[in-house]
Amino acid sequence: MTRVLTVGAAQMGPIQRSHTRRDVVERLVAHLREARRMGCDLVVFPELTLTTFFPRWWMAEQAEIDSFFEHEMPSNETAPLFNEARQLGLGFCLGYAELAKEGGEIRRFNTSILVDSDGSIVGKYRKIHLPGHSEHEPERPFQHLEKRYFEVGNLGFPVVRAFGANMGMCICNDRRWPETYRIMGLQNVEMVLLGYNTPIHNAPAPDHDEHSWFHNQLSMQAGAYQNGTWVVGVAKGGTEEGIPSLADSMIVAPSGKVVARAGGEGDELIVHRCDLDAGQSYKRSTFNFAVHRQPDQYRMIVERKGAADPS
Ligand code: ING
Repeated sequence: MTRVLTVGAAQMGPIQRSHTRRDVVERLVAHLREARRMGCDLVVFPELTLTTFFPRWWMAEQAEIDSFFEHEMPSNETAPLFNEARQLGLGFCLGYAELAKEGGEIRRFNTSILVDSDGSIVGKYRKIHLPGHSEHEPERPFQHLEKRYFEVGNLGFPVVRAFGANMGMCICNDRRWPETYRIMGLQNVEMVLLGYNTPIHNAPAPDHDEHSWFHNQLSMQAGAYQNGTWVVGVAKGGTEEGIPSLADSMIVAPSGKVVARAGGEGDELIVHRCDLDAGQSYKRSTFNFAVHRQPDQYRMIVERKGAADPS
């Protein structure tokens, strides 16, 4: 019996600073309704879906910074999203800035949750690879202060059983690191859900700008193929607060092939019926880790004379 999961990648166009959470949730609910019409079981939203990408600004006041965080999930503003999804019988993956109270301390993470069709939160991930910088760098055309506003995620890369599959999550910059997919691949992940906010201009390496689309696709294709997993990558794209951001949301099969791709830069739902067993032929052959991986040999040989010193 083939296991099929119909997935909707719900790309968001720009969320400007003036847009309220209410405005955004209305757009997310519209995505859910279209997804139901398209026969989806699961809808994936981008990273930090509820607000504009605020790490682009230097802010000194913690109260202003915290205004971009969710202090509870669901909250009054996000409850309509949970209610609509439950009524439609849809699951969803949502990225947001999480302010958590843990062990008497306030913790702040760039977080993604997986919500089942009954509205229960069945998975949580906190972004590990935080790009950018932690101090104000006024010479930049815009900031990228994720290292200042978020802590490094402390949940690892969990793989949970949901929607009849082994589901994993990561967020944005995580998708560029092979470790991200391999840690989940070693847990037999069958579908990785991720959202991203990717400025097309990368101030530290402007020569990479023209390759933004290629690097986005390359990262997700490699992760999918090398671990025999589906990868669903969902953008918040378009020009947000004057910053051109990559759209190009896509669904990548375990073969590495892109099977669905957004055409525009605005709110756009792309849908694919994903065969959850499509990764098996890769996991059982080329990427049969038990047969072919040699973890005992994976170490850096730095004492050998003349070997290039790893930087
Ligand atoms: N954004 C970007 C990303 O990894 C970036 C940061 C941009 C890194 C361009 C490298 C090149 O897609 C987030 N939010 O991680």
